[in-house]
Amino acid sequence: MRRILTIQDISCVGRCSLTVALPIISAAGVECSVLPTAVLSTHTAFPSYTFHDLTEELDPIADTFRDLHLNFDAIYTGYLGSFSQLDFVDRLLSRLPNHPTVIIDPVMGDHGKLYAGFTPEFAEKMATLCRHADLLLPNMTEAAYLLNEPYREDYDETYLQQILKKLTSLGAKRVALTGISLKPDEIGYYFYDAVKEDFSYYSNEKLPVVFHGTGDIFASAVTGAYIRGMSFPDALSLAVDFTLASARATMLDPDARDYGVNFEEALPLLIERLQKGLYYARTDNESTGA
Ligand code: PXL
Repeated sequence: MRRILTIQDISCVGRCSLTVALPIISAAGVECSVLPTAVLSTHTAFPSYTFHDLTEELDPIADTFRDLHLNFDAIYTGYLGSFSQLDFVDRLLSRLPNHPTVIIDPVMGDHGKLYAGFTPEFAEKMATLCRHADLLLPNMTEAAYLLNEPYREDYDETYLQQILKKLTSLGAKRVALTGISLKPDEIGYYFYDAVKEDFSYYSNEKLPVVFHGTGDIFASAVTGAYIRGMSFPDALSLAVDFTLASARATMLDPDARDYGVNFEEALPLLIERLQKGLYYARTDNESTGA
């Protein structure tokens, strides 16, 4: 069975980070190991929250993994809450044996604003981490902060392609801009594969609501589907459809409050689509660009 290691926080209530990554990656038929960076009572969009930093645990845990010769097919990083956590991930990714696929979701903000606790200096340091990425998954807000460019909502394909090229010049082999709307009633991704020099775009219906935590659902689904054997564009398209199905289920739930998106109700779609493809037998080495 394929195994990934995901590095992000665990927020006890309010589906995001590990409470999203674990079930989605497991449902994709991939073992999900974890390296929790912090424990929070809820995610930081709640009016109050606790934050217990686990940075001091990270090196001893990673050293033990190394001593035990534990191997991972992929490393997926999400929310990282401090400069020292960025340093840790940088060191870890620099020394990994066997070149696992590295998927970086540079979680920092949305809708033009940084989440609580983040600064432009943090974004500048996150930009240096991007050189490790086989796949980088920023939304437009994160892309703007990574490149130190103004945030724009009025974009066209030419602008997106420019941004994608600039992001791959940070060293990422592939970048998918998430939450992209080229038509008012559609939302999806715009992808650039710098290894193949190829752009692709896919979108589906845009619902008239915005939910917190959809980025983590999207990134977890891409990671699970890719490691299960789909190509990057197919994994990204499946993640668009799965995120939409999750958001639809949330809209229909009269009890939906601040707990995040009802992705659980959309898990059958993810499993079915992966089963239909019988994606077991990747033999190529697409992720390393070899
Ligand atoms: O959904 C991204 C995320 C992850 N983890 C924590 C967060 C957020 C977004 O606000 O606060 C702790």
